[in-house]
Amino acid sequence: MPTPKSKIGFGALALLLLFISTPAMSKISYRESAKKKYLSEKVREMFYHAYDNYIAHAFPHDELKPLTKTYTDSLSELGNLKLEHLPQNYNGSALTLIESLSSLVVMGNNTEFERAVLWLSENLTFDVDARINLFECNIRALGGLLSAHILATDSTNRLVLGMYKNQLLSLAEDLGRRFLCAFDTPTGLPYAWINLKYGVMENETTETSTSGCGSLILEMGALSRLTGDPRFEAASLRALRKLWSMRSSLDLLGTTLDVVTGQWIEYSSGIGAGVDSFYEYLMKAHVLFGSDEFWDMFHSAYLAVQKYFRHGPWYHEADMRTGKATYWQLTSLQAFWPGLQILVGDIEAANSSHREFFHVWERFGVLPERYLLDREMLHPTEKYYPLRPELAESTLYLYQATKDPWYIEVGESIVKSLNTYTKVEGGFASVKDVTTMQLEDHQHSFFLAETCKYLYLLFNDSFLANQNYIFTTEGHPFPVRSAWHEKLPETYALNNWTSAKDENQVIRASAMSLQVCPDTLTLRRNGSPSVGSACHVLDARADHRCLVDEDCGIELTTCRKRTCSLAGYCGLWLFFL
Ligand code: DMJ
Repeated sequence: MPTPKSKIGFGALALLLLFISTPAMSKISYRESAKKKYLSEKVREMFYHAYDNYIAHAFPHDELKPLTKTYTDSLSELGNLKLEHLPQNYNGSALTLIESLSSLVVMGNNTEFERAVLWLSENLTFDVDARINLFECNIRALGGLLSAHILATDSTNRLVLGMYKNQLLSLAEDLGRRFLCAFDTPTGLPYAWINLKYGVMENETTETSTSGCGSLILEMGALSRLTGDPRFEAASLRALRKLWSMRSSLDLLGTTLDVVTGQWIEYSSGIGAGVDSFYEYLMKAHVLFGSDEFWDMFHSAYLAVQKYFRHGPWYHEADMRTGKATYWQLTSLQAFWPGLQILVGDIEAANSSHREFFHVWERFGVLPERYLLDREMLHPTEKYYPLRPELAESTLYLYQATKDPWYIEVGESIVKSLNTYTKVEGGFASVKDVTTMQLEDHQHSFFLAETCKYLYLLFNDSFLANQNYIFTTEGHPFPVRSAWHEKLPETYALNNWTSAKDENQVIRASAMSLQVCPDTLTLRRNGSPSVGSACHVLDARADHRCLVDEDCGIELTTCRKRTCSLAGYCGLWLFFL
């Protein structure tokens, strides 16, 4: 007797919306808003310290090396762990500038945004002999340009009138066309690597990741909607559908696959590296384009994650064929998951995982890339922290959903650590080893696109006040527009659910007391919404009595099916299996 999908997903969202728009019970104190103001200024300073140093020492190359105050043309190195086939004559694509565009708008610096748009319009070209990673180039360059184009055109006062003639969109379209050759495979799954000038290289590897095939739809879909050329959306949708068709009977996917044979290479997967944004894009594509197909995929995929990967607040990896646990590891990338859970309305689960990630952050001062949960030790070669945004991202989502001031404290602690451990004269440097806090000479572009942006929005969300946005996996905002929706679900049309407009909202019990958002768990029997978690299905009777298994629902926290005991009660009687 499963609850219809619309009730599961949108019910949870509707609860979240209800929660967000509840009338004020107590005002946010003057002290708290002063603190937020102070912290937002602190983050603004951080952003400009990173940005100004990039402009001074690295622009128009890709990324800044903050320790030596020089640059790296790293677009061709992203995802290229063995640093193979590096270009001889590539001088960068101003990657960090592209990545900074939307952050400049979020922070209200229209003058610098205009300067950057002008420079890119006149100087940027993708006709370069460089082998790049499709996924990385898509989320950073294509996403950055598209978001900036939309931001440039959605306001009359952002750019000097008449100076912008869709140049960023033309650049994005040119880049998108260069991507298309990657999809020319027997399966429609794209190659992970292409040369921007010459297309797919001879003897190119046919191995790619789940994210590499499944996280293109937001940018490529937006490109089609903006240009009217359907090829971008069609190619990425075909790839996504093919990928989804490769799921196991448990609705699980692996981590790596072959784009020619369509066979899995690595059957183990989790919610971290190589897979993370696949889940994220299913949900966000549903929000951006309104298609039920994305929701249906996301819903099944999400339930499978909660069922097979989740262990209390942690997520381990599992074999897609059997659902059996494989690797018990916490990775820094997984910290985005609670933010995604907020979009689903699964606040309780989001809160408990976020808390654990923050404890690890507090223990080390930053989040280590990989921690072995079963051996309770850091991964010997992955002790680094490359200024990643995921914890800040989830903190922003949780704060927006709950207005619990504890999340401001989390943000404050993140800001403090970043300034203490990673700030150097020439910018912000990655941490090479979290046990020694030794630094590495690299300021990743996502520090400006995501880390600073999410922290800033946590303390100052005025950018979100008048428009609903979906943030791409690289933190670039795309407005949610009814014109892009095949069918606009009511929950998105009527409310601004990326942002709580009113500061004067209910302040819930602190997340630290494990009582955050109790309202979302108030389950109503007659009438929707009837769930507090995306997978939760109530037992048929309020007293949990049953005659057959079908009378029992699905457990809120474990997403396991409850069964009817011999004594006639629903429960998780098989939990030990
Ligand atoms: C970003 O490039 C994107 O968020 C991507 O999806 C994975 N994570 C990095 C930053 O950590």
